[in-house]
Amino acid sequence: MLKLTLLTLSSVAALVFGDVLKVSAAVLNSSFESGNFQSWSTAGQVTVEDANFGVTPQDGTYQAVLETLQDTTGVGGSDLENFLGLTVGSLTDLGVTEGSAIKQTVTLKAGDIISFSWNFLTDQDPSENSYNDLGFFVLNGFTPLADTTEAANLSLFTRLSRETGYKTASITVQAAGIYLLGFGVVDVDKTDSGDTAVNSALLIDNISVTSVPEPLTLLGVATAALLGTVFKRNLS
Ligand SMILES: [Ca+2]
Ligand SMILES: [Ca+2]
Repeated sequence: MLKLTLLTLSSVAALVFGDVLKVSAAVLNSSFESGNFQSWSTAGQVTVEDANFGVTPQDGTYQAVLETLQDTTGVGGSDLENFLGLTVGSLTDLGVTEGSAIKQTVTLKAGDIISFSWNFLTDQDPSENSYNDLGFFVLNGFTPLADTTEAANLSLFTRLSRETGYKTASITVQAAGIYLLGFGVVDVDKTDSGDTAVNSALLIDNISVTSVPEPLTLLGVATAALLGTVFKRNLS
């Protein structure tokens, strides 16, 4: 009987504390450690690379590499808008000619914090404003991460000369829902001549979702802790 009670209490505590675990499984294959794009949909030129690529992954062995290819991905600006569920014109109006992207659908709660590591690389001369390639993410709309003017460091990846270096982005989710989470890199030509030359890439790794415990869960933890105290006292 005593054993059963102990077991029950520890099970309850495990359940309750389990809820408080910070990282949720909202994003599948979130660090690309499968070595491929399992659980993701892809468009254009995308590969999963280890450190032999020239840039060391931020978490584990693998990272996602999205490129604008040498020199055409076959995926135009409108195709990418369609693929990523973006409003018509959100990319093409910026002069996006083509690019590559990955996406998956995620279920998120209000207050969840989604974070990821990213690195934008390019061969494009930053002074050529008309060809300002960029990397971006999508979560309920399109948000730029970096363009060619921000890739100030020399890149270790032999095919592209400069990089921003790995950085971390964090976004707080405002409302619960099912979201399209996407990442993309695009060739830009603001002269409207459809230039797809001179490449850029976006590296993504270590995506995580941190959930804020709900008030009810916190109450549960407090109750479990209190029960534990009472139980200890009865034993002594
Ligand atoms: Ca990884
Ligand atoms: Ca370009």
